[in-house]
Amino acid sequence: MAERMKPRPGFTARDASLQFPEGEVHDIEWTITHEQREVAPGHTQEVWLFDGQFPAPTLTGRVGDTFRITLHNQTPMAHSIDFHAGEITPDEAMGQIPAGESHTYEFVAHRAGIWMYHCGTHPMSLHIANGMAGAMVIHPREGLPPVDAEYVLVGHQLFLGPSDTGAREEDVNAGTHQLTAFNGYPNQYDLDPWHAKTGDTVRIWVLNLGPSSDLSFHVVGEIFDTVWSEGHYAIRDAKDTGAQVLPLMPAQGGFVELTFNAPGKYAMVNHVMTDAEKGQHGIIAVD
Ligand SMILES: [Cu+2]
Repeated sequence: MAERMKPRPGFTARDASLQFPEGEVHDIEWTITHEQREVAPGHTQEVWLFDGQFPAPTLTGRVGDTFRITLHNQTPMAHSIDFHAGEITPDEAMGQIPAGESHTYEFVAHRAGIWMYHCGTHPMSLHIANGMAGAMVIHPREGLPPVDAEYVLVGHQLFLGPSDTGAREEDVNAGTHQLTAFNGYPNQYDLDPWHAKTGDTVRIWVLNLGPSSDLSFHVVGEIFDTVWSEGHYAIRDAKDTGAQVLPLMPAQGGFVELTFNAPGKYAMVNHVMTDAEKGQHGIIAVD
């Protein structure tokens, strides 16, 4: 496995920094495609994609924003979509989108948080494992306290499969993933670290896409001052205590804030150590 983790020349990690668009109505048009992608060094396989991204893109907005997402299914099979950020009658909105057809899903994001969305077509575990899941980050209308940088990590299992079919259903069923990743590629922020300065406060949103394993988010050498998850603060601006992990079962999400007091290379990991060793590991380089 270590052999697989060698970066290829010119590797660039997926940008994890969060941007929040202006405007209160977000008209979004996505394709659904099946494509072959390099999901780990030296391994290319079929993936199932919203908007060409593995895993699916991170959407951002503020409480009260309207999201109108039109999907064009350009694959030979049915897919669908389920946004946890919306409170919406599932029957029609989350219905199957047959091959070659389009569908518009509209809702107002009434509640702040980091929300999963995913394809809801059976078996969902396989559709999620093949890449059909992502995060939506909704800020309170008035925003959150300013920080020096704000990032998102979506954690997920990686099931290596053949180049023309993708993840093996029996592996996904058994939960026997070969690798793990933050934002689609094992160890990508080891290969291409984040950068911060001493004294910076950084907010990291984390969502566990699973589909079936847990994520115990930890930053080596740091203690979280603030931990928010699933609708509440566990601690906020703590000085004489703190938190060592943000624990997330599949579909759970939250954010942590931490301030770097000294230069160094800080590892962010899934403290389910076997999964850190499979790829959920990255570096924040602090000058
Ligand atoms: Cu699907």
